[in-house]
Amino acid sequence: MAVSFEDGNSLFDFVVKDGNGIKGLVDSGIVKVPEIFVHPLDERIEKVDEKGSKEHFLTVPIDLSKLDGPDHDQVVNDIVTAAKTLGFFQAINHGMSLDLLESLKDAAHQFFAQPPEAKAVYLKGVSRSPLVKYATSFTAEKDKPLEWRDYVSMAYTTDGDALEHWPKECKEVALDYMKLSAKMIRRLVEILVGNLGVNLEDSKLESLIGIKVVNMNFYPTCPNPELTVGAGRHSDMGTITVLLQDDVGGLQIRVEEDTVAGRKEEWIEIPTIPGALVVNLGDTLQILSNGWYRSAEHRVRTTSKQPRVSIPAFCSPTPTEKIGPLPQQVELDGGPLYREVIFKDYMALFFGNAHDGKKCLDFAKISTI
Ligand SMILES: O=C(O)CCC(=O)C(=O)O
Repeated sequence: MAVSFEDGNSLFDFVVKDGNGIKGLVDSGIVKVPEIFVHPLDERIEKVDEKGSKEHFLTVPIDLSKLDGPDHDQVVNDIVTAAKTLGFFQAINHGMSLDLLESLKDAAHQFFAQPPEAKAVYLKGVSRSPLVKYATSFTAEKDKPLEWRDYVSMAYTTDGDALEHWPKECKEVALDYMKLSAKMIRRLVEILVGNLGVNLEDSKLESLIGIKVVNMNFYPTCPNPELTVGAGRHSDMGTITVLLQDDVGGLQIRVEEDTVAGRKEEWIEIPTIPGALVVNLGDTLQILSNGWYRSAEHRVRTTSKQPRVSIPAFCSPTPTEKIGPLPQQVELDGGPLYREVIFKDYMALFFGNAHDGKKCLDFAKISTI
């Protein structure tokens, strides 16, 4: 039966429920973005000139290999400063080969280039594994309007499970990437927590990065990029995210207003740097550090020029972990800014709502009024 793109419900079924995705919609030849993807004026994203950015941490990547040499303290200082200001930096010499990064982008293209039926076997409720999910928009049932993005999400438990259930187009490279990202994230958490004067036991460190998930995002070309949003503004809920983006560009980060430094709130486009990985702090680190570190609020612009892929590896606390400000930090600060939350409650909140900036943090914030 032909799909009526005039009717929002059948369009939603075609894109989301039947698994054609936005890619299927674009492949059908649409020339105008349907209403269910049109964002209100205040959420639309302008292309901002990345070259105009003077932000040090956007233009100068941090060389992680220098952590093992005489510049160790300087690199730690750069990581800590980035964590306190933007909650974001780009990393080079991170231990992942260019071959692996190229293979990941190829694998993402291969997965999404398949016919809809091949991807639909990973739809929620259909997928052989609850840990593998193919979807469109962050939480399509809640997102109004929908994001212009298809993705496949792969949660890690064991190598055996990953090799059995993750899509064959990407499972090997995604698994390598997830392991190397987790190693990198563990080291960064150690550094950041260590800078707060806290030495966490191995078991505690492991539980802060106990949930490991790799996503592959596909942003099809869009006939009206000025009306749509690839990923709505949000911060990640977990500890740290490592993200590989291709050279299409479109990832933007919000720089908060700083009246002391005399700077206005603005969105800045993150330049694409060949071989670099984007590192984002999540809400968990903002809570643990009692607000000294910031989770990075980010969003993604769409483009009419070419499809974009990005591959985030998320590390988050295990569901039963209690997340609250580190006692040492609370003592120094004279009190907590956040209450202790059980991470699974935070996750339920995060996945139960559409993206809305850093609103989830309110759940943990202690009201000062
Ligand atoms: O595609 C990107 O650059 C960002 C993706 C993202 O924010 C996400 O998957 O949560």
